[in-house]
Amino acid sequence: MSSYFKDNKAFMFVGKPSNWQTSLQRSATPIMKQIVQIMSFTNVLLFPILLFVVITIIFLCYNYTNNPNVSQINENLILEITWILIPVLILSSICSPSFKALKYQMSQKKLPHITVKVTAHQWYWNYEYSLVGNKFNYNSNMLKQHQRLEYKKTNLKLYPELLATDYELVVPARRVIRILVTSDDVIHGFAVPSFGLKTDAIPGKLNDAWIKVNTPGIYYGQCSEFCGKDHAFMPIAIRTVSQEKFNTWLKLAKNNLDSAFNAIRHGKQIQ
Ligand SMILES: [Cu+2]
Repeated sequence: MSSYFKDNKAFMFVGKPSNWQTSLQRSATPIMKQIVQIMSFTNVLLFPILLFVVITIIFLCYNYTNNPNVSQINENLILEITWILIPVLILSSICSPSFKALKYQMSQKKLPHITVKVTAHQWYWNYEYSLVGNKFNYNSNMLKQHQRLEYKKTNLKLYPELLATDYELVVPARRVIRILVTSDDVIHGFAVPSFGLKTDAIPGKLNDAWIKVNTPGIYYGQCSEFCGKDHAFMPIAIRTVSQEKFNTWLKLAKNNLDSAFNAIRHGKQIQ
C-alpha cells in the first residue's frame, strides 16, 4: 500500500499506522532503521528457538505416553556446558547491536540544525522554537471533526481521525533536529513510531532526543504515557518540509500561524 497521498496538488508521504498492521511502521530516521534491523536479526534467532522448544515439548509428551519411566540423569558436564554456552552466545549476539543502537540514539552525530522544545500539557502539546530572531511557541491540539473544513484538512488519508492536529510541529528534512521534551503537569510520553522516537515528558526535567528525517511528509504519533482522561486524544503530528519551505514557514509563523501553514501546503512539486 502506498503511503503517498495528495494534498494541494502535491504528493505527501504519510507516516501512520494502517488497519490490521502487525509489523512496524516504515522507518523514516536512521535510528528507526537500526531498530528494524535489530528486530529482523532477533526474529531470525527467535524462530528456530521457538521451533526447537515446540518440537521438544511434543517429542517429550509423546515419549512419556509410550515410556513413563523418565530417565534419571544426575550429572552430565558436557550437557551443562552446552546449555549454558548456547544461550550465552545467543544473548551476546543480540546484546552487541542493541548497545550500538542505544549509543547511536543517545548521541547526536553532528551539531543540531535547530532545537525544538516540546512541552506536554493535559492534553495537548506545545512546541517552542528559540532561533535567533525567531522565538515563538504554539499549541498543537487534536483536530476535531468540525474543524476539518476550517483547517482545510478534509482528506482522511492525510489527516487521519484521532491522529491529525490543528498545527503540526514543523521541521526541515534531512537535518539533525534536537528535541527537548518536558511536561507542565503530569508525565506524558512523546512518541513517533516511524522515527523510533519515544521519550518521557517529565515535569521539571528535560529529556532530549534527535531525529533526522529523509522524506518530507507528515508523521504521526501519540502520547504514550497514561496522563489522564484525554490521554487518547493528544496526538503528535510532525510535518517535515524542505529547507526553503521551512524558512518561509519560520518567517510567517511568528506572526500568523495560519498563513505560515497555508504557505507551505501550497506546492505543485512532487516531493
Ligand atoms: Cu499524555
